Amino acid sequence: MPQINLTELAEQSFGTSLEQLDDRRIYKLLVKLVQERSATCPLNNGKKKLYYISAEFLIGKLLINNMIDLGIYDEVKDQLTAAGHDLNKIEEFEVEPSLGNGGLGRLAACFLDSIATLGLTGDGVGLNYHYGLFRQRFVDNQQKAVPDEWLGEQDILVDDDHSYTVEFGDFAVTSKLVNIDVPGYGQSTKNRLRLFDLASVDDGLVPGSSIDFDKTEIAKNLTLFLYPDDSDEQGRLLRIYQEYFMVSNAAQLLIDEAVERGSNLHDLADYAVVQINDTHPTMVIPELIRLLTTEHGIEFDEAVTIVRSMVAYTNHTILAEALEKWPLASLQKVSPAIADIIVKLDEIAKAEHDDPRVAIIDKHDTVHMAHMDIHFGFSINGVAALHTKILEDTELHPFYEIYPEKFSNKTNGITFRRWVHGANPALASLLDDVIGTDWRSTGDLSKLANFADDKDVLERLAATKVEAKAIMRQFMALEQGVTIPSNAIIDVQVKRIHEYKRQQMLALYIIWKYLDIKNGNRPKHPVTIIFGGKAAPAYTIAQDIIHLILTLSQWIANDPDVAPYLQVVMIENYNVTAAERVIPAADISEQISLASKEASGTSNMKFMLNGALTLCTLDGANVEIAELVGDENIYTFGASSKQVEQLYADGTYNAGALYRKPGIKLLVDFITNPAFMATGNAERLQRLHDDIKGKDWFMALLDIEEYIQTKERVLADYEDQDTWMRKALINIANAGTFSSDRTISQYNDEIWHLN
Ligand code: DL6
Repeated sequence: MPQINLTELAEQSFGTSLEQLDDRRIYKLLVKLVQERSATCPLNNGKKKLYYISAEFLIGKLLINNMIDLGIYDEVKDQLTAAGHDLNKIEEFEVEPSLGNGGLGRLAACFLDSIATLGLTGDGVGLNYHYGLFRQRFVDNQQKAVPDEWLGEQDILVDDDHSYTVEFGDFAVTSKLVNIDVPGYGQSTKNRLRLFDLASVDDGLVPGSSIDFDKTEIAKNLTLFLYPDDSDEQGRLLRIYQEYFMVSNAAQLLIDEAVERGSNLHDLADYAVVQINDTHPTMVIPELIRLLTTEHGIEFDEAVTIVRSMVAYTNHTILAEALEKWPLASLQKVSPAIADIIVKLDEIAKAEHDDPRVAIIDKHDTVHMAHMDIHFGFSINGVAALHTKILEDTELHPFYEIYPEKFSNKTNGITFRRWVHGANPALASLLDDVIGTDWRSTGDLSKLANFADDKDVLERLAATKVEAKAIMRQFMALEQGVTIPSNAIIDVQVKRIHEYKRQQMLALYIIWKYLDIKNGNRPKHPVTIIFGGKAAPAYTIAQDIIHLILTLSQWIANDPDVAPYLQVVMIENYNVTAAERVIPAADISEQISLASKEASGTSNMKFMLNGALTLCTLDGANVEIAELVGDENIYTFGASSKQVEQLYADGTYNAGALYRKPGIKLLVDFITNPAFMATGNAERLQRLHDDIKGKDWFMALLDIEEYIQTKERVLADYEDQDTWMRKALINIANAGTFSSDRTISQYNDEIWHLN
């Protein structure tokens, strides 16, 4: 590839010097450069192709990431710096795509990056949501959801000629397709993210201030939002329409492309493999069978056999609410043909395994989507060792007894290109200096451990944290209007707001700390506790938790006795860009879910990689992090997953009894103390208080005392910076395991078998 000369490009495109060019025009120049480079990369074109179908892809901004993958980032950055420009400021002109929600979608995005980087032939397939999940606003210390209008200004979508008809029960729609290029790091080839949309979509329907729309107008509104509110019947139906639209398009595309590459369809499994990311794409199974039989003349039994050998399923949660079950009648309304095939598949499964626990359709005529995946896929995997063990031993045990060979674990991973190279350039260049540049392609950071007692390296590592904090503080000041002290300990919990993740437990700690400081115990360093995350619009308690955090933030900021020592920040509209600023700056990574409930977590990996110390329960991938770094380099607390499972099984968890312990009652009742309540929304605070006191389904009160003690130990340890930085270094040195390149190699070696 020719070398890049930005000075020349600036002259050619705008007739001015690079020094004189404003950030917006530099942004346009870089977008064009990346598009041109990417256009010259041929597609990976192996015989067998992976279709990674997912309801969400939380891809984040792409300019810097693509420059890294195309191998031009360092060159561009150096030239811009020499001309007095800051790439972070230039990146602000890019609009972040709104195509995902949380860890599931971000994982899918990391996977696409790694699939391309390993030179594997595989595309992501999903939907082009016009307003994404939603944009989060804070009004009166409460979450307000508004449409995230990201599509107007984006520069990344490329039109594709493919268009299909999708037949629903009583009408049909036509699709259109757009692609996003996914170049591989160190490769000259690329893959794509394929996003289907309605040809007839009407995105002028939603007024800027509301996410409400007519859920019955499918042919206009189907692709407006990711996860539309499913608290009513229409919303649930809309989700099924979306899912069927997604997989029908994916299946038609897959068959077309396989035929183009030489398949006679009897051998389709030699040409394509499908990864079903959680249950949302499950209907791809009956849809492929429908297409093979009705459109391509293959016998039903053979079609079932073909599909059974080409479909694999990843489970991302054991939470019952997230394991999809749809009434058969709803599936019949959306697609009678698909419902008929599901009934036949259920008969086959029942003939093979006469056990109601593994039925696809239960006695209430409810269809269990995960059951279809397991019976009619060839592989099922969990996303961390503990999670997979829970699936095998308890949640999906009857299936494990039938199909032990189908089960495997694939611990999640993250792409180091985005999460170090792009997000933490100071750390990336320190790593280059100390252990050489191989880590960028191998992910192997283990050599860093040789420098655990090297004072110079530890000091330089501390300096990278100072630099990352400066970038984060600038972001917080400009984007969030918050000033963070330069010497603050940065303590972060960023993830979807959910009771099982226990943001409410961190809120109770904040109350404890507030009272402790009021009692005169001033911390040596100020502590800034940062939250980020969205709550599903129909999830009332999660919204109440946001309200508590925001009300606490304001209450503490207004208390001159405490404000200099404790600060609470909730990032508005937390997204990938915010994550890239905050995670490198963190000292403490909060991974405090109720043990057994977090399937894996991936922010835990990003924090570790960036040298934060983990404060955690032994849940999800935290268990693997703890094993790798050793007890002395991590802070664990709380009930074990076995204890928690036992409490649920016995039904003996008693929130009320724990609440009555004086130390705990003080914290919980702070939420409804009249002065505090008067500054917030009394209904929300009272409801949350009563829920914690009377139910506490995710057992925050079980672990709160040990959590407070452990956190105080973490804060005390921070004061010994030499030992702290040594621990940080050991964490980074052990993070290589969590490269998504490793995860994808395992998927390929053990499931996909792409060339
Ligand atoms: O596997 C990616 C990610 C895990 O890291 C998280 O632990 C898990 O919560 C998330 N799962 C989901 C699915 N729905 N729910 N709940 O987002 O997947």
